[in-house]
Amino acid sequence: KTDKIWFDGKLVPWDEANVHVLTHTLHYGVGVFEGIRSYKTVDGKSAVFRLPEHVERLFDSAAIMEMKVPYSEDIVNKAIIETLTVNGLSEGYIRPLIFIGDGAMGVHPGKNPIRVAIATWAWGAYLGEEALRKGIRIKTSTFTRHHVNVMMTKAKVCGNYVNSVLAKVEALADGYDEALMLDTAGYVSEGSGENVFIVRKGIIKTPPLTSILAGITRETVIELARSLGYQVVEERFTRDEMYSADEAFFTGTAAELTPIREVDRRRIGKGEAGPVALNLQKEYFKVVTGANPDYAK
Ligand code: AKG
Repeated sequence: KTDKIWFDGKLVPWDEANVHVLTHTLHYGVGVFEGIRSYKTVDGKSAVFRLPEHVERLFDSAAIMEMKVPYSEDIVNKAIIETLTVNGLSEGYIRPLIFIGDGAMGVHPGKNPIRVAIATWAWGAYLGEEALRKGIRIKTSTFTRHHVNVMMTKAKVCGNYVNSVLAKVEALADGYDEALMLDTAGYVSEGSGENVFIVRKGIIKTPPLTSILAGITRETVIELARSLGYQVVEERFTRDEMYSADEAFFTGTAAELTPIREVDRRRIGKGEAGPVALNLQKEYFKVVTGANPDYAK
């Protein structure tokens, strides 16, 4: 691979962006990351969608985890653009990662260095092109989402995703496309890497920001839906409410806006991507490609 990775302040060849096996984060999981997308825009250029918001969330995640980042938000914002530019990637995915490097072992991170990497790659539809058009089949996971005082759910922490990996592997092994995870009280929480929405009688509902990651796509879709005249409520709901929903969909930087057509062997609505989901998806793509001038990037 000829791409470069920004690593601790320098652009290094892809193959040289390596770490020692005694990297603290590899053992204990304390690292924070982001998922960001860059899109080709209607004016023939390209733009990173909501870059400052993502970098702000990255620094919030680091602060929650008491990781002192050796660079400013401004430097990380600029480094992301620099990495995309040097890799000639007008459309793709950006993965900044802040982790604790090698040094002393033991749970306390001690004086181990805080390291920062930014990788970029081409990434098409996360759950497949067909998923975007036709919707996916999901299954309630046997794995419960984190309790708010067990994992820091507002931080996008590497270790939080252990639970996601378990759920995703289980869902795929059972023949589904994605997992639906419930919170510790039994209410619908989120997917393994997506926020979830349902639609019933024209009202769009999504879980409030308690057990879930505060998704930037989630927030964009809420704003967008309201601007289009839809009523959106942030309210807890149960899995059976999902069973009787007219529509459901996932949002995420990677998943974008993916309709859900089946949950736990039950068809949602007509068992296909619903009209509200497809309309919001169309409008979302307009926003990220700059085709909706009312929306600042
Ligand atoms: C994203 O939507 O960018 C995510 O981080 C989801 C998790 C992943 O697949 O890496």
